[in-house]
Amino acid sequence: MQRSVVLVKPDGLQRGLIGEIVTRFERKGLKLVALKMTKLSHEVLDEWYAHHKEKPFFTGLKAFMMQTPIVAMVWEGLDAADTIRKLVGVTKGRAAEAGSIRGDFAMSQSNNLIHASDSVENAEKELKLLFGKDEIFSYESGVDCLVYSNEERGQK
Ligand code: 3AN
Repeated sequence: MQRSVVLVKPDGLQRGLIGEIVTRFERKGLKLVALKMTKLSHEVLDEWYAHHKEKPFFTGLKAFMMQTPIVAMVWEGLDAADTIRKLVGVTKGRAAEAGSIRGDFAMSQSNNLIHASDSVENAEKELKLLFGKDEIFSYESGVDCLVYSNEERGQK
């Protein structure tokens, strides 16, 4: 099973959307394996958004991400990274598909509520940046046998 990192950004926290966001992943059948509230540092954000370092919005993006604590989670499931990106919707909230989190709750390209890893490689990098080994849990899900077929549950 894949793991993917999700952040509820400062605007999601301020707008009281943590429960709504968690609920959407839970009811999809994804498994929560880590969850915490934390503040992002300059150092972590420089790594996190390294691909945006040269962009004009980089400084503003970092300031935005440090306005309040954020809620960080790790979700596990088959093809978790792609599945979560679909649930989240495209970057620009007002262009995001209705039914996705950004499509239903966001208008902005910057204040778009949520971050989700865009690949398995980045998920593993982000996971190491934010979570210690003892903060990520391994446990038997009571509903995996309903969510997946036996064949799928045998897949990595
Ligand atoms: P996504 O979050 O959909 O993966 P990325 O990785 O392209 O999007 O961008 C990371 C974050 O940078 C976005 N969530 C958004 O907050 C901010 N961002 C991206 N593009 C812009 C832009 N053109 N103007 C302002 N902020 C942006």
